[in-house]
Parts: sequence; C-alpha cells; structure tokens
Amino acid sequence: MDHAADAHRTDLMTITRFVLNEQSKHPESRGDFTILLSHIVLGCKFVCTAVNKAGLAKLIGLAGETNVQGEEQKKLDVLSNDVFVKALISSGRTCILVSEEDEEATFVEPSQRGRYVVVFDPLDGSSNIDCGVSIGTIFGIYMVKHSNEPTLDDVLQPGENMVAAGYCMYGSSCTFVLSTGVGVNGFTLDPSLGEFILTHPDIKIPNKGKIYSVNEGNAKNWDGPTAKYVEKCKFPTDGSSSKSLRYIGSMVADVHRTLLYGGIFLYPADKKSPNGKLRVLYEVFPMSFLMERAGGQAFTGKQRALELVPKNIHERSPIFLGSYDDVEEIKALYAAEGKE
Ligand code: FDP
Repeated sequence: MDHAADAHRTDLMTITRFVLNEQSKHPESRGDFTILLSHIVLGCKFVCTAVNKAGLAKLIGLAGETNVQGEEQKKLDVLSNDVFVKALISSGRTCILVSEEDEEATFVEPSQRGRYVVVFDPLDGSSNIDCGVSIGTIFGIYMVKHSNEPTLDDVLQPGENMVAAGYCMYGSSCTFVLSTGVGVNGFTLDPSLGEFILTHPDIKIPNKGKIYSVNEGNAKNWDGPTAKYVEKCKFPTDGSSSKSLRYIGSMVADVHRTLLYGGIFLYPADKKSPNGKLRVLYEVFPMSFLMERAGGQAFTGKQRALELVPKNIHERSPIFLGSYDDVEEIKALYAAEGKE
C-alpha cells in the first residue's frame, strides 16, 4: 500500500460505499443487508468510543452481574450488549439474535422483524478490558429459514450457511474485517470522519506462517496431537525454523494477527475442558468463515469447523485455525492418532 499517496487520497471507499457496490452486483437485492450492516457498524463505532474512554469515564470494573458462562460481567460488556441488541432490532432486518451475554435467544417481535439471524459476541476478550489491551466484537449473519415462524432451528445451522461474518477490533486503531461470502476486506476507522475506510482490500492469509498462538499454560492437560503439534512448532524435525509464540488472550486480536501475518491460532480441547473454551456460534464460526474466505482453514480436531451443527446456542468447540499448510499439519496429527 502506498502510504504517501493514501495521505492525499480523496476518493475514499467507505464501508457503506463498498457494500452498496457489492449490492449493485445483485440486481434482485433489496438493500436489507446494507441496512443491517450499517446498524452493526454503528454499534461498533459506539463501542469503540466507549472502549477508548473507558479509563477516563470509569466505565471499567465489575457491573455486579454474572453472564451465562458464569463469568463476571464488566460494565463495558453490559453496555456493548445493550447497544448491539438495540441497534440490531431497530434495523428492522433481524428476526433472531443470539448474544454471548444473553442466556436465551432474542426473538424480535413481528412488527420489527426482518430476514436475518445475527449471532454475536459484543465484547470478546473481556479479561483484557481493565489493562487496555485490544478487544473486539465478533458477529455472524444467517438468513432465516422459516421467516413466518422463526425458531431456534434457524440459529442452529452449520457455519457454512452464514451469509456474512466479521469482527471489529478495538486496538491501536479500530479495524472492521468483513466477508460477505467472497473474499475478506478490512476497514479502518478514520476518527476525524467517523467512517470506516477500506485499508486492507482482499486479505489473503499466507499459506504458511511463522507464529503459533495458544495458551501454553494449559499444556499439561492437552491431548496427544495438540502436544505433538506445539512441540513441532518449537523443535521442528524437518530442518525448518522454530515458530514464534504470540498470545494476547483476546481472540479478535490473536485471529487478526494470524489473518494478516499467517500462522496458526489454537484453542484446543483439554482434560478439564473437553469441548475447548470458545463458543461455536459467535466465535468459532465467524472466525472460521473469515479464515476460509481468506484462503486458510479451520478445524475442530474432528472435522472442518464450518460443518459443525451446534445443538445449543452457547455450545463450545476446540478450534485450530489459520494458514492452510499449518492447519494441514495438525489435521495430519489427528488423522494419525485416529489410526493408532
Ligand atoms: P475472555 O475470556 O477474556 O473473554 O472468549 C473468551 C476469550 O477471552 C477469547 O477472546 C480468548 O481467545 C480466550 O477467551 C482466552 O482464554 P484463556 O484466558 O483461557 O487463554
């Protein structure tokens, strides 16, 4: 990218203009997706501002409530959830919402109902809020199957049925990464304009990377293939260089780095958590969707992640995602274990 030219750029590709351009390729489109996305973008801008002001406004700290996973909720989690739920319902384009923060799915009342199901984690990486480390919002969008009478069946669809997925990272800059099914594009918030501008067109993950990303503190409880894989990252036997370890502990930030630089992000199963930690609908699926669309892979230890069919809305799954060749290696280790 030519940064000198960027500084003088006058023809700005905002996210709205980008999605409208995409929409114009589908003459039958009614613009519903563009409207829905503009409400998600608004939610992200609001949360970005709140995250930036959190230290000042004393928004950080416990809100005195516990979320459905038994974690203490922070004020920013509560605020972000409220903002997204309201923004999504008021778009008039949603019929079911599933949020990490709400035990039950929200069924939008018929007068405000649209055709989309949105699954989201309004503020992922909450243990990083208090120290100002990057956190983010993750979302996935499905088309409802039964528009007259939406049911949980409309939510419990495999990830490959998603029509779009993305995340917004609240870091040193605010970055919105989106795939509407073909390709992955990244937009950076220009705070002076209040607009997301296309800065990372057509992101492709390198086929192989030099970084692995995992919470090694759980190593004593890992299964054989995960332990062997991480050992290979550190002590390769094929003459290649060792990989570097980078782990922020904030899925959006760890996945964003993996997408741009290549490598692998792992949150495996272990003896204490046989299903891993990350949630299928609003963490594993959207990130797997983006990885595949960028040329990478996502694997659960048993199957392609996007083929999973969740049985409940807060289900968890182990996940290995990132560069194509790196994920291929962990797949081979699981396949070899299956033959033993
Ligand atoms: P957090 O618990 O801080 O909300 O989904 C939760 C998540 O963060 C992910 O963002 C992150 O990748 C993972 O958990 C970190 O878990 P560990 O602390 O167990 O490594």
